Amino acid sequence: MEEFLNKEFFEWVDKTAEKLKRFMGERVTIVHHNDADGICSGAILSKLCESLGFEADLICIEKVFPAVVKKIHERQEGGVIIYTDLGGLAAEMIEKIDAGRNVVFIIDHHPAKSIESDHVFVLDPELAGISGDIFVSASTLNYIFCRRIRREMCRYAYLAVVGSVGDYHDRSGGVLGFDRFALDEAIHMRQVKVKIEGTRERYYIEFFGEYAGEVARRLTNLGAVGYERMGYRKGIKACFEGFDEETLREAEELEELKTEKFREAIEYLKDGGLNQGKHVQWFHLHDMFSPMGVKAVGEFCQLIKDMTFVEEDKYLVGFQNIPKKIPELGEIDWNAVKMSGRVPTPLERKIFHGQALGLDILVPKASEAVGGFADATHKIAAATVIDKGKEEEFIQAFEKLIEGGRI
Ligand SMILES: [Mn+2]
Repeated sequence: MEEFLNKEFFEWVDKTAEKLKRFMGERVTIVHHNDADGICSGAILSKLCESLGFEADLICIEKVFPAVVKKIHERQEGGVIIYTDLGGLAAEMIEKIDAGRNVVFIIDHHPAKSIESDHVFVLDPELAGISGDIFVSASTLNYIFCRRIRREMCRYAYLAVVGSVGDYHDRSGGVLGFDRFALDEAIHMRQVKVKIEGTRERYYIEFFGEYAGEVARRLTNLGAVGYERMGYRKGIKACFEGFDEETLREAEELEELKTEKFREAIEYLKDGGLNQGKHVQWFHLHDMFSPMGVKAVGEFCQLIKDMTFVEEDKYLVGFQNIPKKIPELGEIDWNAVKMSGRVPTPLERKIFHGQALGLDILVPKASEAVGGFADATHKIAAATVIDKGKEEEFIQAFEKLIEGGRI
């Protein structure tokens, strides 16, 4: 594989693999994300641990919050903790909280920050100048990584393909770069067949007897919609055993549940649940979306932002309570609310033309004003976490910023 792939990156993969091998045999905890890519990543890493002769603990989280990291690192000492499909930007925070108790690996494909540390190691293509959003899913990265440690891991190339498609890396018509490399291996080993549909490639996964997109949809339903019910566990199991009747049914039911919850929430907003400010329209779903993870409120905002009951010239802001309990970890010491922001299309245009402020400016500033921290902001889509009870203050700060910064 060295022939056509970034050599420097491969040396880095090898170096990290060497480091990990040294610690094998210790207690290992794998912390993974709850969508299809995160589930496939957790599955691949857990197989690696198994093939090295010990079992790993799996913890599925939605985001790397300090309070969550604290809880994870309190549980063990002198072991290995691997974060995957998340954590790229959190190395410093994790190192500080761990305080030398464990060896930590962060195997991620999101934007990352490197760290000089002798016990926290980041493996992320973004740090080698390779876009993790286009060319490498976390599943592909884990596949390449694990395969360098154990050749027999090539048996799971199909999971790299499912993870890549789950993160929409096939959006240009087919997967590219490192994802393509994993795909080629999967094809070569007869795990995957490529079918062309119009101008798009579709990947048929022999093991599941199903296309990658469909498998990814099921996994994301289990992990994200069924998050509080620990649906991701069934997802991980399905990665190696296939989907049994019950799991299939659950994945479908969860999708229906989401549709139903979204429908109910729309009714609630139409019934006066949508508060109108001068420049912002906002709502609070409290626990209405349970058992869905906190990604749901963002997806919901995206769905409704151009519906007729939403004012087209105002920013749209939604809040959802973050559950106090995290599966596998129990009570977390926090009282937090997830905020998601979206923009109706006409206002979107104004933002792109520089006639209105983008969420990438408004959300971090309004968060700061109430002591929160925004970590995922774009011009027309943003999310943040603030303390419960600060919602109205956040909206006021938001309105004030618009008043003060009118372009
Ligand atoms: Mn991912």
